[in-house]
Amino acid sequence: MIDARALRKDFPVLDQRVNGRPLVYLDSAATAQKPRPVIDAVRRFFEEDNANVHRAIHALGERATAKYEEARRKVARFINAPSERTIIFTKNATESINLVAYSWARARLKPGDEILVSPIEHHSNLVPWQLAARATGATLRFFDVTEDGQLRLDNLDSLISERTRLVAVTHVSNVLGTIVPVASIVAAARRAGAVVLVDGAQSVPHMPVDVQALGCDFFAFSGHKMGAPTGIGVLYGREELLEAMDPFLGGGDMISSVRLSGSEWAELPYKFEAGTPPIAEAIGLGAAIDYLTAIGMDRVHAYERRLTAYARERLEQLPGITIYGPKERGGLLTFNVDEIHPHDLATVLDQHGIAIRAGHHCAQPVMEWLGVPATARASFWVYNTEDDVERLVEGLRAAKEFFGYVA
Ligand code: 7TS
Repeated sequence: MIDARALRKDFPVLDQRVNGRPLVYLDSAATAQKPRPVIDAVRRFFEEDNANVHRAIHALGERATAKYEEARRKVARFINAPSERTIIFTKNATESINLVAYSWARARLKPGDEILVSPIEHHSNLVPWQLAARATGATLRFFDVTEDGQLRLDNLDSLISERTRLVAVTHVSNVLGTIVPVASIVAAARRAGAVVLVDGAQSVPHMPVDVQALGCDFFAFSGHKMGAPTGIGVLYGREELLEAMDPFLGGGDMISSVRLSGSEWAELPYKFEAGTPPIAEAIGLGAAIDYLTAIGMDRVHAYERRLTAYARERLEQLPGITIYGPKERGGLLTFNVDEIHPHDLATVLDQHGIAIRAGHHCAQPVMEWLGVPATARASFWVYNTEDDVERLVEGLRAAKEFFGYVA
């Protein structure tokens, strides 16, 4: 079991008071805090090595390039990608998904083709497909969802046919916490010859991920939810698919030769990395991966499961609370308290130094499915403890009192 109290000391931002109370940060699903080794790696890069990559023939340029490429190798190892050629740095999960929507989907889909999407997606794994469908005449279809917020898999064979070209699905829902059994979906998609994209924004920071074991064709995630800086994301793609795709963005660094009459593309992964990339951010991501690897992703997952189960148990003891999503879940709890708007709840909790997220969580169709305009969400990471859960419970009691309900 991990020692969250000890790990907490690695995160300088957590050592502060908010509205007179020690900060309890329960919004890591939006963005996670950064451990000292990540902050140091970024600072060291700027203090010692800063230069552009892949171009300068001088010591700093070579060091910057070596560190940037080392970060790529760390990412490949972390998600068990077969080669670093399959790892493309982007600015976030959203851009990674859009890269596939533009370079793969728009160039290949035609009227009559189908894209199968789950209705529990973050907007970033739904809107790019709506746009691609509109541009190509393809049709969106949707998985069914069980009452407790899991994808129905027993009718997959009626949803996936030879018309299905792409299946886009989240690995872990950012609202319901649902852990999607991606490997079974990949198996069904394979039988129909469809390509599978997995949104791993909420899985990579919280559990071991092996893209080869999942068998998916594309896998997207963001660095900032796993302790890395903002501005760095990853797209893993199967090499044959990436090789066959045209570039997403054009510019410097993504070409092998340019003439006025036309250009040739650089080899993978550079074909998809136009312009000066997020160098310091990628190096920060490498440091975040080192940090998480030293803890062990199995242990992170086991710890979060235990903490989330504890939180669920404690919250369920409060009257008037509705918790959404399945029992087996990732490290977050989404809920509502009778008669209190989640924004009001978040405001009162903030007064108590507790940061949660309230709103539609960039997943409006999930809100529609739940039949509520918004929810509150507490999300956990390696630095959260049972004490944080107790502070949340105390804050919720205070909110109920404040709004005139007896706790
Ligand atoms: N996919 C999922 C499942 C997410 O939870 C998020 C962000 C994204 C994609 C997009 O990530 P980005 O880094 O490209 O913005 N989710 C949240 C959230 O739940 N609260 O704030 C951001």
